[in-house]
Amino acid sequence: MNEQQIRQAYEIAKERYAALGVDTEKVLKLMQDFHLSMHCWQADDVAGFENQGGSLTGGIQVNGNYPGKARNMEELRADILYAMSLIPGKHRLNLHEIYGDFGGKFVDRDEVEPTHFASWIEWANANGIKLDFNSTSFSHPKSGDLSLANPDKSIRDFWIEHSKRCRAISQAIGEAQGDPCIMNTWVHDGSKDITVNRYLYRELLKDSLDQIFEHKYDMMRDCVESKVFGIGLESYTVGSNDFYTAYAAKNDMMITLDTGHFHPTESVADKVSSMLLFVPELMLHVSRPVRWDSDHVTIMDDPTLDLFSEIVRAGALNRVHYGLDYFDGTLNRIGAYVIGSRAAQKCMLRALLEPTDMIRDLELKDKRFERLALLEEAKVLPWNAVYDEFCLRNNVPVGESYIAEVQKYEADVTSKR
Ligand code: RNT
Ligand code: ZN
Repeated sequence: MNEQQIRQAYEIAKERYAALGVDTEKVLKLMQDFHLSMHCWQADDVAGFENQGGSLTGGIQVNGNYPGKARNMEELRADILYAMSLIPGKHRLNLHEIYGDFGGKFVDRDEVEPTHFASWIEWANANGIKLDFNSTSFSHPKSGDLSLANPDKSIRDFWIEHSKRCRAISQAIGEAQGDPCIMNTWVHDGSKDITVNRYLYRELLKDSLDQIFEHKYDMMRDCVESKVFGIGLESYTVGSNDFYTAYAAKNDMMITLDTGHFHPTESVADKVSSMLLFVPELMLHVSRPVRWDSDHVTIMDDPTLDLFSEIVRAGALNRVHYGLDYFDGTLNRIGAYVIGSRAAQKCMLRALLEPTDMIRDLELKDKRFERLALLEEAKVLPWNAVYDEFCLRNNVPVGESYIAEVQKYEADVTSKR
């Protein structure tokens, strides 16, 4: 499609939507303010820069050895910038503690400091990118099955110290970027087999979290992420959904909803309105679970469409932070970023383009057939013409033309690694 065709298709779409009371120009403006928090860990299969030589632990797993993964900080930064250049709009980057700039030295998790992220702050500032953050409980000799919930006080204290330091780093990042840095706390703690200490571990986790979150900061914000189970930790997860929902509600904290962390038939979309009545904000980890928490690349699928629709329908666009969380090593990793990010945007765009006012009105009048009919018709309205226009206005490749750009970077850069 050439530029003229894209514009023409958009003009037709604009009229089509206007007839249903939807202003596409307003929606395009909202899309411009829709910032994803892209996860840094798709670029290198969650390896990070500690160079401990250990493997990925903590109940999470990456499959695949597609060639060309980022081997160091320079490559990782270059790959992420390249991926971002193929995604319309401006996006944040979500770092894990293990991606610190440790200068080749071993810095243990209870020693990490804001200085280890100074070069990230500088890089992000130079590229107009805001950063978010995560403490890292996995891939460490002290990870084991239990970290913050470990009955051994010395191990618990080690992870409490780590988490506190990560919050201080997040605060430093937030101050430097003039925008709060959101820090996610997810720990893998759980048990492979039946445990008779469910209460004890949760009691310990609660106590650890209370210590970690005791200090109040103004330029960082905390969120807590639950999970159903991890690999090798199938029977019990200390930080379950009930645990963190209660914890966040009681402490007025943000909850992270990872779309892979629930039972396969459970609707994450349905949680939005319930949770937002009791917690201030939500963080999302948009992923794609295939039969389990497999972290496949995000696509424009029904669960993600439903989730974003629920956010828009709840009028909660600005009470949600939109992180991505998947890691697949079986395909071009930069392409994976582009597919997943653009898919998330398409879900949001479709949610914003829904003629909700009209459908709500029908619902109020109990016009059930008309409501369902319009919901069905909304699915096939020309939203893709609006997305193409969005890409065009942002000077990024339209439609499938980004594939060639990814291939070019592969030929020129990643295939030479
Ligand atoms: C694991 C959680 C967690 C991690 C990242 C790397 O199941 O989803 O968010 O994926 O922190
Ligand atoms: Zn997650």
